[in-house]
Amino acid sequence: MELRGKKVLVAGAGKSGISAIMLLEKVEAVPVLYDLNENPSLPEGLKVDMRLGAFKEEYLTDIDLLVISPGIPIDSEIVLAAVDRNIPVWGEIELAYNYEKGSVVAITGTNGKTTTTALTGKIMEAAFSSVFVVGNIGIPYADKVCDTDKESVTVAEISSFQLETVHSFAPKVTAILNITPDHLNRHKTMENYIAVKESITLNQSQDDVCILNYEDEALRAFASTLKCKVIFFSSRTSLDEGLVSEDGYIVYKHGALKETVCRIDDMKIIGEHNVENAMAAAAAGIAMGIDIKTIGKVICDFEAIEHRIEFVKEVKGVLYYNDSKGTNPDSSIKAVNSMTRPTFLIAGGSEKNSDYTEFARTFKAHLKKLVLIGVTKEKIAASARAEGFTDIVFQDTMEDAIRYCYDNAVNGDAVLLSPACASFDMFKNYEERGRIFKEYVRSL
Ligand code: UMA
Repeated sequence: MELRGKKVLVAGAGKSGISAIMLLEKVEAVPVLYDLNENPSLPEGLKVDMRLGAFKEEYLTDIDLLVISPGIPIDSEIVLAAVDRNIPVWGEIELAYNYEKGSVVAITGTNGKTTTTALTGKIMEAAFSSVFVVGNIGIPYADKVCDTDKESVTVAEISSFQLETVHSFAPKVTAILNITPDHLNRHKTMENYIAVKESITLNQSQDDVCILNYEDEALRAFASTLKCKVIFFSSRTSLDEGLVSEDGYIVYKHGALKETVCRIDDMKIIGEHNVENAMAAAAAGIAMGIDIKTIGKVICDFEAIEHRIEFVKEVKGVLYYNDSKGTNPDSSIKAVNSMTRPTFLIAGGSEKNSDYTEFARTFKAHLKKLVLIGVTKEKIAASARAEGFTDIVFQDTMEDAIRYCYDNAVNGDAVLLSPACASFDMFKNYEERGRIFKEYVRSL
């Protein structure tokens, strides 16, 4: 769609919104910025027409397009009012994609998206000269899209929030890593959440590729509904075709061929979930025609990303890990299951209607102590007790929680921050929570 001269209301003055404004200015549209917050923190020198505070119908007068940030729900007043007036509603991803000139590899899933996106980016960089890594990973797509060309590859981490507002987005390669309950406060039901995740494939054609986790029942069934080519990966089942784990190696099976990608023990990222992330990234590399040796080498060299079971420091024989990116139970289950030492787990945070039963089931086998903070502490404690785990303490702040672990953990133990919750009750975001955790730990 040609946007030159069009009046576009951009809702949300966060990272996505500001990048959308910049892009719209570049393409000579007429952007207007809206934010519910009357005092949003804006980049210095930003000059744009603004509407701040509670939404008013008049903000939509003469507007040709509404572009929303991922944090704005599609049932919010501004979106419903735009739909009512037949104003198209795009997400920042759709806006950016409108200007994409190269190929897109898009990665979604409940957990592992960021690691897989970063690793896939590295694999692409080993073979293509122009690669952009964007999206939910923290770099808005709109920031980079003007630099794309016919030969470039954009690797995009796409969240369910972002998928709600894409329309023509047609990646050459997609990956859905797994789907477990998350963000149900926003998507309401698991069925909605699964449908939103699966919609990443909607505009893919026969020549495109979708990478799916064979171990996820919903995704296994979904494969048969797709027009495009499917590559399965599985960490547990020995498939005839696809990426599998065999005798300690990641192997790619296709036709009668069996090619070794890499040895799992040579990988620097640990845990079964990371083997799956590596398989998905390898599949993306294969779909883009990159040779297996190059893919295997990049996977072995790849180190854990910040806030994802990130080793911070050893203090008095105790290892401290930052998994602030554990923002839902499933993600934190993976982190707890990766621990091989008696562990002090710091968990809890803001509420998003999660069920902690499965999470609590991992406690007996791995935890020495559960140290709870945040709004959800009572709820997680109740789930822990129901599963027979009672070594629980409540703390008020992150500093108190770390201090408690420092005073009580002994040589050979581990301390893991993996909250299983979002951070918004105590911190700006999970990155700030992780950074504060690391600062305190480093000062011990
Ligand atoms: N706002 C409104 N009205 C609302 C809600 C919010 O005006 O109803 C305003 C807020 O006042 C604020 C702005 O919107 O000024 C914030 O927008 P946003 O929440 O969309 O945040 P951005 O800074 O634009 O960051 C977004 C993603 N945030 C969310 O999805 C919540 C970032 O993902 C992403 O990295 C960034 O775009 C770049 O693409 C973060 C995230 O938490 C990491 N993602 C979730 C997750 O991974 O679980 C999905």
